[in-house]
Amino acid sequence: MRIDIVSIFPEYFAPLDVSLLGKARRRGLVDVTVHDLREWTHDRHRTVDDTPYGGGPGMVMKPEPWGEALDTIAPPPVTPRLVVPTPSGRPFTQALAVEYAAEPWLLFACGRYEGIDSRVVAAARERMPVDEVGIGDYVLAGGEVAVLVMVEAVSRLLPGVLGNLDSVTDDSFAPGAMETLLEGPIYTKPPVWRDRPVPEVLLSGNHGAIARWRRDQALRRTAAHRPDLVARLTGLDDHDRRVLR
Ligand code: 6GU
Repeated sequence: MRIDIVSIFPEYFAPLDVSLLGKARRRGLVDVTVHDLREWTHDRHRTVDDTPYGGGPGMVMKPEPWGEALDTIAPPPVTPRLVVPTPSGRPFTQALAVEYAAEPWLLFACGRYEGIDSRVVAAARERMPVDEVGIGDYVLAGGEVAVLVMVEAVSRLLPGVLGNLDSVTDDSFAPGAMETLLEGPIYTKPPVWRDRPVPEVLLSGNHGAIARWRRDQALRRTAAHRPDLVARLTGLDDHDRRVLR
């Protein structure tokens, strides 16, 4: 997969060299290029922002550098999927991460200040698929951290990036896996730590009992942390209702 990222703060993306993704890049599984938007300015001050038409607080990113950046990185007729991080976008979910992981080429356009002049997205939509995407109900200072989140969520789904394929299908929010329950508690050695034993069933070797216990724990945790998800679950039976009481 190819990933291009445009930002006025390329330094934000240093973490992409680390850990899982860093290794995937070195192995050639994902090809990431970070671009400085100011390369596409032409004035002495390398200006990327201006005051908003109609008034209001803050600054708006000017369209011209963005137009040139997108045309240079993705010259027509080539069409990456353009992702514009914004708190007013559609929610980023595991389902969208799975969709992105199937794309050959993603292009992320990071806005700062109050955002990018809306004509940039309107013009881009005429020649490539464009998603405006937010990562949660809070406001960040810019799209950079949201792009780090999305790139990490997507790249761990790429073939060969994770060692163990099962660790993807077991994920909280993995489509189909454990319905849509949060993952329950997990344990490793030693069997007793500070007077706390590991739950006995996990040492029993009874795989059916272990699977049932894990699902019950997942259901309890989901009810505690995400009652909205439990409300939408279909097919809860009497056993489940007892677990939730
Ligand atoms: Cl994608 N950008 C910004 N600036 N804030 C956010 C966000 C994105 N998602 C949630 N909050």
